[in-house]
Amino acid sequence: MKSSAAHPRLPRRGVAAVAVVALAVTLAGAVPGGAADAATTAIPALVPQPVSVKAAPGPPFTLTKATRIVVPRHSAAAQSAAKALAALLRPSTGYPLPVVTDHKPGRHHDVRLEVGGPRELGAEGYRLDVAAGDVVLTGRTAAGLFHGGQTLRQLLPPRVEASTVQPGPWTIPGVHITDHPRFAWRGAMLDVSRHFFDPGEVRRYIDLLAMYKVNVLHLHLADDQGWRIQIDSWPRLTTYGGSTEVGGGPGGYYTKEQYKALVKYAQDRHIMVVPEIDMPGHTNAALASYAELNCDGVAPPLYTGTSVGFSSLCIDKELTYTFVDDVVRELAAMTPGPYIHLGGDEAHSTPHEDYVRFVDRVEGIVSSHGKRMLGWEEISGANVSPRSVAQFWDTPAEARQAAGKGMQVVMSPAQKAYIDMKYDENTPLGLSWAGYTNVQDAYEWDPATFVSGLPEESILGPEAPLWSETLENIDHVEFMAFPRMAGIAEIGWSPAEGRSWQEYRPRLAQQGPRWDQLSVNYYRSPEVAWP
Ligand code: NGO
Repeated sequence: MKSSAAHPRLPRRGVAAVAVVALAVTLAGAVPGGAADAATTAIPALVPQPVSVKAAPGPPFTLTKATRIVVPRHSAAAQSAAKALAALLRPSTGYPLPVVTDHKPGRHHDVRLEVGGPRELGAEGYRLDVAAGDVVLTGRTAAGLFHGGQTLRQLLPPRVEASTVQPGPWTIPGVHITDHPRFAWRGAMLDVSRHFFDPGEVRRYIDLLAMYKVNVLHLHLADDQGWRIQIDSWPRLTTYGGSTEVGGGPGGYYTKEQYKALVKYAQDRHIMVVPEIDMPGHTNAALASYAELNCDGVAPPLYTGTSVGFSSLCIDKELTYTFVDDVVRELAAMTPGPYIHLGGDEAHSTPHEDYVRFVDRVEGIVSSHGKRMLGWEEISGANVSPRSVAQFWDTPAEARQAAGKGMQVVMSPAQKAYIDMKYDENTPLGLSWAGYTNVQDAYEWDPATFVSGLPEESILGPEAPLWSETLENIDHVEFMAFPRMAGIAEIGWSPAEGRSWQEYRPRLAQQGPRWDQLSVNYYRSPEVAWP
């Protein structure tokens, strides 16, 4: 929230809705991504929609108990993608699906992974060619092959998602798919501070994100209500600062081993973890843990409410920068990705000049540990370098200011991408300060045009934050995230050309039976005709 008042704030409806509906009507019937032909109706609905889907004539491919996953010799990329694919398909098919290198063309109904393909596939794209005899999945990287595997999964019947053996047949219509993402950054943020989610819950969310080719998981690890990551040089951050959450529950935190295991789990699914320690505001949990971090030397009590904007690190104390340096150093050491998110939002209790001094210095600390600073849009008011990245959420002028300083921008417009907003007035969970965001609202926007005057090359891609003031467990997370997260993943991946709610709506509906198989607690929005 921008204001320091308690939630909720007056709903503000998206202004562009009327224009978007008009556009959708003109484009109704057009196929997103352009290149599909009429026969694609027989091809299962895919989310995100690939760049090109062409039906291939001839009988379908059938996965059988003889099917093998064939990889080229000495390719770690193909091996890892093959393993992931086998792990996905074995439980429900009950087939052995061995991963082998000795391809002899023949009657095996094999799935063949090949490393290569045209340059246009890029670092994450793939080609999928399905014919009666075999499936050939081609990609230039492990990530491309992994994403292609997710598409293959969606081409199989929804029963493939089950965790126990299901009846076949496991057929896939003949098809040629060429696909690569529009944006390099397709993110989801999970706030594990307001309410803590244990590693199993986070892994579950990662699995669901991977299904939609999301490649960034931003973990909001510290806020007023709780510090969630072990820092050896400041142990009370977790033992005391992590001991509660909104509503007064027991909270929790990740040990370094648990955090590293989560990073690895995400990495295996080609998702980069971006850790966030919010500062200089949103720091009550740290200030409560160490009296000496406060300007007056007095530790405030732990906080279990939901107001924002009341806490600040002490900008003039040298100890503050020792603290930040220790935290960033330890976090950087266990984070392979290039980014550390330093928050920077809603520092309402930090005078502006102090804020600027703080952010300038913290940026230096982050780069001294070999990382790039990411921060919410407010950091664009400091003397930031073009190497740092700003995350737009509420104020277009700040996004433009960031781009003006040469920074790249992650797009998280609260009215569209904040999936902690209620769907409508009846939603039992969530907030409404940015308005209600139904499934259509969350789908109808474009990261490249949402803020006027932002050059497309400064836009890294969309990210959907899920703030957890009202969310106590993974069921709540799933209810708010799905179906909206799937739409934002598509906005990040698929070409914008031809995109429309009318075309997306039935495709989204087909995800319902998959989520049923996976026991996802998704919101069965009346906007969608679920099968
Ligand atoms: C704001 C605020 C968060 C809240 C969230 C709730 C930002 C960047 N800061 O977004 O502290 O949790 O709204 O929607």
